[in-house]
Formats: sequence, structure tokens, C-alpha cells
Amino acid sequence: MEKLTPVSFKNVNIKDGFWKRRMDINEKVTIFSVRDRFRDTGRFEAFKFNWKEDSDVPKPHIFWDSDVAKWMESAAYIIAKNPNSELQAELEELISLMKKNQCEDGYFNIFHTVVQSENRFMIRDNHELYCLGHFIEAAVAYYMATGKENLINIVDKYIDLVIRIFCVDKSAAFMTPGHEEIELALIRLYRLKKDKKYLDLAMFFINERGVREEQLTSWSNSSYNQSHIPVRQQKEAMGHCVRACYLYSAMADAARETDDSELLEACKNLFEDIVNKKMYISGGIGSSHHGEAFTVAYDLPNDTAYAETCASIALMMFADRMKDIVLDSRYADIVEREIYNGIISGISLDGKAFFYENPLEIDLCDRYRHTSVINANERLPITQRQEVFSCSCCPPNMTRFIATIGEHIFSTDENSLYVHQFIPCNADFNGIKVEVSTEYPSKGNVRISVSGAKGKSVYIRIPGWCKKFEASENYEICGGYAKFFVDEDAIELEINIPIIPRFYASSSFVRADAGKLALMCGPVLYCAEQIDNDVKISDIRLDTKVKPEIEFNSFFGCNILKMKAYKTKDSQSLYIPLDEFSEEETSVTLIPYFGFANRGESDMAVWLKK
Ligand code: FUB
Ligand code: ZN
Repeated sequence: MEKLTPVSFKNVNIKDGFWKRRMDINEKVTIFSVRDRFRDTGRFEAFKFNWKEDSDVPKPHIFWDSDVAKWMESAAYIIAKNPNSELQAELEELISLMKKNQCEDGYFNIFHTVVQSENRFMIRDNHELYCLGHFIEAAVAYYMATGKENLINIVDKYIDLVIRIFCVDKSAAFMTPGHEEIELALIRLYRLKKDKKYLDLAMFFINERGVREEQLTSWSNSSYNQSHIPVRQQKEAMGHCVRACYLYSAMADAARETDDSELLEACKNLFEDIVNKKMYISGGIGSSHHGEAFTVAYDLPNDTAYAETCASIALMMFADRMKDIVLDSRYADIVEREIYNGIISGISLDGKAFFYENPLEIDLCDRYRHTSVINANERLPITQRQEVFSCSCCPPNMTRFIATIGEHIFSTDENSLYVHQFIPCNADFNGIKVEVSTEYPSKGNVRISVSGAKGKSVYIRIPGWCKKFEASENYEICGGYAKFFVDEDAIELEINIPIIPRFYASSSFVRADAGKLALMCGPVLYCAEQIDNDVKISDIRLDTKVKPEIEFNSFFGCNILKMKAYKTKDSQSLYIPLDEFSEEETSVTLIPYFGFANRGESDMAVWLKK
């Protein structure tokens, strides 16, 4: 097993370009607007533990704690890079409320203290351990940002209680959490504090999953939360996608920490099953809103795609961990697919609104077809992003993702530096200084200057979609990376990855995409929106013989494409005999998929007729 160490986002300064714009918006707009919406809805107020039956205070939800914990984690990452007294004060206030309201025995959960204290650790699907997991991640982040242990002390006390209840007394009504997350969080805390009790507890929850029958919800079976068989035997990704990919991320972490080759093998199999059979071209996973879950292989409907933003983040997290334990560029390829498509389609360009579901096709007519029946709308994804949801897990997941985008760029081991993503930045770590200059994803020239790495190798990922590239120095290909040897104190490498449009057909097993094509340019997926096109989106037939024109568009901060296409010649008939049917030439504009629904409601499609 490889053991690369990712370079912390704290050591990486993103200079300009696509991600700098996103980070600035995250820091100046998103973190505050998510906070304000969480305030409006009572999520912050809930930390005062002042809800009572008949009071005006909104009733806490079982996982509001986790929404705020993710917000805290995000705010901590932001202040780790740029001190901000407002955010810091907000964090301190929340932490002091937590300290004040933590139970004597260490328990901390708002819902199960003020609403249903009688059900403490009784209902497996009530997210207590999931919420604790997010508080642990927030504690790690706050410590990294400030060196302060106040939040760590709170979660540590709670973890001791969990160890007692789950591993010693075994008095909880279940063995493993209904929603995974605590496992990966505990391993993060273990890496920070080096206290083995955290790793042991993570391993306990990983190892106990699927070995016995456990409490189920009334509407799901054991595969919903990956408890159908022991984790080492799992080969097929099943159930709720976020739960699944948080578990797989923890399994990858655990495989690394304990040198467990069986766990690693399971991770590899699960990854293959997802990316070869169950993932949208956008990187989205979860084809159905029923259980927000994986369905069966090749079932990838575009208009009803669930493709939750958190699920894309979770798959990215899994792939990102795998890239550091297996030298295979396909893992970082999936990170790339997610960060430019399935994840950031989840946030509006102004940084204020979010998609929970990320469909790959919208036809507004589907929403209004039942003209004579009241309330007969289909169960279809919303067409415009919202600032907050009653289940608002995605917005704070997005803020923590954007704040730490720098974490996905580099890894190191004793002898090498690895460059996984192409983001313009300066980085300084382990005596090595790196500068990356590029206009990626709009242009493919990447200049990488490295100093302090004499005698080491530099591995640069060559994206799987790139068939031909140029490099300024000699290299060999290892695991999909171009490997360069550094024989001087400072070296400057240049690679050129052509950013040219590429058409994709899907596997013949994917019914929804039959007879259609999708277009990608560099790592970015494209779609057609009605607002840019006169032709009805479903009527566009792409002309693949003429190269699409590429044009940089500042609204999207990325290229758009213009290309030749055909449309059906106007006819008044509903059905046209084939000998009377004809097409005429037209042109279409395609925009980055991540940018759809930023200019009002519009029909949209990724897959277009060929
Ligand atoms: O259950 C907590 C979170 O809410 C899940 O991770 C999301 O899928 C949503 O159901
Ligand atoms: Zn979510």
C-alpha cells in the first residue's frame, strides 16, 4: 500500500483563477449567508437548549447539530487562512454554549436532550453519532486553525461516554450508527492527537457493521446503511449514497492506519462498482430520491437524478483518500470530475444558494403537466437553487469543501512530490517550495516550479481523459502520473494538456442516454440551457463533425462552447410521415454544467441527440 501524505490546505495559497474566485465568495458571502439562514431557522438558537413544548423557539431537528457543526468546521478552515474576528467570536460563542450545555456524563445532543431525552442511544437512525462525528471534525478544524483545544475537550469527553456505552457496557439499543460519519472523524482525531482510543473506536464501528441484524427504519432494509454484510465482504455500493461514501472513506483511512489489505481490497471493489456502473457523467451518485440511494447498475435517469451535492462531496472524499494509498491516477480523476461538476453545480455562482439534488436534465413542462388535478406535481428536483432547506446538509458541506480545496492539490512521500490537481498556487511544506501557474480548467498549460526537492521525483497526474500531452522534460508514466526526476536545486516543468471538446456516448446499458451524446472540455462537463438557445433543447441534434468553438466567458469563469447542430424543420403536425420529415441547420451554445440555473428557470440537458 502506498502511503502518501496530502499537503494541508494551510500550506497552500491559491493565487488566482477559477478556485480563487470561489474561495473569495465562500469567505465573503457563503459562510455568512449560510450562518444567517441557519439563524433564521433556529439552528443556532437551538444551542441554547431552550426549546420547550409550546415555546416560540423552533423545535430542533435530530441533525441540526451536524448542520451547525459543519458550519463551524468551515468557519475554522476560513480563519485558518485568514483570521476573521467575527467568525472566531461566533465559534467561541457556540463552543461556550456547548460547554455549558454538555451533560455531566459528556453527552451532547440537542434533540435528545431537549426533545426526546428518553431516547438517548435508542434509535439507530437518529443521528447522534453522526452529529458527534461532525463535531469531532469541527474540533479538529478549530484546533488546526487556532491551536485551541476547547472543542476537542468537549468531544473527547463525549467520546469517552460513547466508548463506555457502546464498547464496554453495550447498553445502547444498537451497535453501529445508522448514518456513518463518526468513523472517519475519529480517525482524523486520532491522526491529530495520536490517542489510540479514537482509532480503536473507529475500528469498532467499522468492524461491527453488518455482522449482525440491527435495528432498521420502517421503510428500509439493512443495505440502506451498508449493514447487509460485513464491510470487508462488500463489493457493490448500496444504499444511501452519503452514508456509503462516508463509510468507504473511513474504510480507506482504516486500511491505511492498520495496513489492512482486505479493507483496501473492499475499497477498490466498491470504487470500481460506483464509477463503472452507478455514477453520472457529472460525478453525481444516487439515482433516486427514495432513500437518496444507489439503485441498480446503469440506472441513471437524468431528469429525476437525485445526485445529492453531499453525495458528490462524499465520493470525492473517498476518491481523494484512495489516491493517497494506491498509485492510480483514476482516483484523482474522480476528484477532478467531482470538483468541476457534480459538487459545484450544487452552489450558485453568487455563492448564496444551493442545489440539494443535481439533475442532468430539466424540462419545465414536466412540472406543469397535470393541468386539471391539484397538487399532482411529479416528484422532480427543484429547478432553482435555494438558500436553505429543511434538511440543509449540503450548504455547510459545500462551504467546508471550498475552504479546503487547496488540500487536494499535492501529496508527498519520502522521495516524491505528487501533483494531483492543477490549481494556480504557491505552496511551502517539508522544505519544498512549489509554484503552479495555469489557467486550468479553461487552458491546459501548467507550469510547475519546484525548489528544495533535489534527488526526489515529481509525479504529475495526466488526466484520464487526455490522450496526448506535451512535457518540457523527460518523464516516464507510473500509475497514470508523468514522473520527472529532479536533479537540481530548482526545476521548472511545463506540461500542456490540450483543452479540447470531447464527445461521450454512454454504455449501451444506460437506457436514459441511448442515442445521445454529452460534451466535456477539459475536466468540465457541458449542458445546453434553453435561455441560450432558440431550438427546444430536446430537439437539438449535435453535429459531431465540426469542432465546437471555445470562448472564455467571465460570467461562468470558464469556457463556453458554440457548435453546429440540427433541429427539426417546423411543422404543424403532431406526427410527421418520415418522407416529409426534415431537419435544418442551427447552432447551439453549451455552458458548463456547474453553471446551469443561474439565469432563471430554464430547460436544460447534458445529454443531447447525436
Ligand atoms: O441524514 C443526514 C443527511 O441529510 C444525509 O447525509 C443527507 O443525505 C440528508 O439525508
Ligand atoms: Zn446534503
